[in-house]
Parts: sequence; C-alpha cells; structure tokens
Amino acid sequence: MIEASRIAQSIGFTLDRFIKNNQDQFQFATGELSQLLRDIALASKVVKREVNKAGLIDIMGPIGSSNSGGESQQKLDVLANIRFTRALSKGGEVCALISEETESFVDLNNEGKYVIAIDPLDGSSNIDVNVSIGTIFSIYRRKSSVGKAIAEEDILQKGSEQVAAGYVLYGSSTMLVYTTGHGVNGFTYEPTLGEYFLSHPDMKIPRQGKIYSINEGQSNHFPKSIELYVKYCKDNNYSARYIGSLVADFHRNLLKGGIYIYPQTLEHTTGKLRLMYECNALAFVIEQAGGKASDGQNRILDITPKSLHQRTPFLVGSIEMVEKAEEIRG
Ligand code: P6P
Repeated sequence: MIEASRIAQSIGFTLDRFIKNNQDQFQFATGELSQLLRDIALASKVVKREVNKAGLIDIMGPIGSSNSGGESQQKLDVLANIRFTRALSKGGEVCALISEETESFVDLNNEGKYVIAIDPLDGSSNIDVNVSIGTIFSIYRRKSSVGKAIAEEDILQKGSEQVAAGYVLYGSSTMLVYTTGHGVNGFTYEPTLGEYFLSHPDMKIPRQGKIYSINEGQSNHFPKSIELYVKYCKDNNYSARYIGSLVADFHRNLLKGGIYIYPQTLEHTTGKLRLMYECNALAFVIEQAGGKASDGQNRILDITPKSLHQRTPFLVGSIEMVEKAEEIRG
C-alpha cells in the first residue's frame, strides 16, 4: 500500500522526476536504465512530432521496400526506426538493437549494458487513415561480457528476462506506459511543455471484462478453440472492438478490461505478431498490471525464442478472459 500511495501522490510528476524518485527499484543499475528510459522518451517525442505532421508533409504511405517480414514499409516506419536507433545509439546505454525494420540485430558498438527489442511504429498501415499507432519496446540486460562480440545469448532472451518494457501510444493524446517489474505507470505527453507527466499511476487491468478484440474476417480459419471462445463472447453479449492497431486495442483493454487475440490463421499459421518486439513487451506489462498473456497454452514470457522475427499466437488481457479462452478446447 505504501508503494501505491507513494505513486498516487506522484500524479503530475514529470517522467524524469518519477524515474529519479524510483531509481531504487532498478536493481543493479547505477542510472543507466534510467537514462535509457529517458532516451526512449526523447525519441518518442520526435516520432510523435512526425506522426502528427503525417497529413501535412510527404511522409505518408509506402516507400516501396519491405521489412524483415516482407511487410510494406511506410515512410514513417523507416523514420521512426532511424529516430529510435539514433537516440539509443547516442544514449550509449544500449549495445544491440533488435527491430522489426531490420533483418538482423544492429550492433551499436558501445559498452552499453542493455539490449533493446523494438517495434518502432506498430500499426503503421493505419497512418494514412489517422488511426492511433504505437511503439513497443523490451529491454534486456546484456549477458555476455562488455567488450566481447554480441552473442546469441544477448539477443535471443526469453520474455521473463526483461528488465523493463512498455509502449508509446500516438493517439488522441500521446502516452508512454512502462514497467520495470514494479507495477505499470502511464505518462501523458504535454506538447506545449515537451514533457511526459504521470497521469495513470499503478495501472491495473480488471480481472474480467466484456470487450473482445479479434479480426473476425479471418474466422473461417480460426483454430476450433478460438472459434468456440468467440462464440462464448457473443453468447455473453460482449462488445467487439478491433482497431487494427495492437497498441491501441491493448491500451483500451488495459484500462477497461478485455482480451486481444491474434490466433493462427490461414495466412499466418503461427500467428502474425512477433514474440521479440511485440508480444514479450506487452506480456510483461499486462502481467505487471494483473493480467495474463499466452499463446493459447504457454505463458508468453516463458517461450524461448529461436529466431529474431519469430511469430506467435497471442492472447492478452484480463486474466479471467484469457483463462476462459485457454480453457475452451475445440
Ligand atoms: P490484421 C498491425 O499490422 C498489427 O501488427 C497490429 O497492430 C494489429 O493488431 C494487427 O497487425 C492487425 O492485423 O491481420 O487484423 O489486419
């Protein structure tokens, strides 16, 4: 309770002040993780500025190239990747970066103690239609000795090894939501001051909700268990809410209660979403907020990654909803 009351008293604190006041929570770190979170916040402010100009200058639409998964890259995707890579490289706290936008990991050639996995701009196909989009990030400690080459053990880490994770939602307002393993806190950006202010202390997802988020256009190819769970949601008069932007759906469900599902489909036989830079981060956040994340059978954070861009089926949200979906067996 002391923890929660201390945080509740911090409403209105800037992100910087909040990080300083909670520095004691960052085990091992002597300020580097704090600085890394500041670097992410700085990059998000630059990306926000560009996202908000998307309709005014020629940065919308595809650039004619594809990312690691063969998905068409939008101009803002590439811009966001450059901005985050530059901020993290200059910050010096990150030795290696894993990104949806790059085939292999990027060695930042420094003595940073951390490895970051990032989706610089998730949902970017929504940019042209002015729908909320987001950045998703996971932070791991480097395992190999500083000064040696980056090793596979640094890169392919289980989600349970994360030391911090979160997302930025570029929506009606811009929010940074993150955890360092001591609960989840949300910060809202005040553009006239250029600062993030604590607006959602100690975020907790309701154990049960009445919102389900899934692309029912693919329902002819859902696994039987998912088909039965969607029928269960309809039989119980749940509301279907699917924005087509993971961070936006996730954030709404975190606040109101709900479940987001991206199952195996005909096109994505192992699911569409990426373990390393989408699912692990949101799984860490949701567990810290009292929710659950699985692939339908296994805890997301326990999955040992075999490749940088591997996909996984993803069920995330209110614990009782995820458990019900796991329980229904086709
Ligand atoms: P579909 C965006 O491409 C994304 O990765 C998520 O943000 C979103 O929830 C999902 O894919 C939408 O995919 O196949 O339903 O259009």
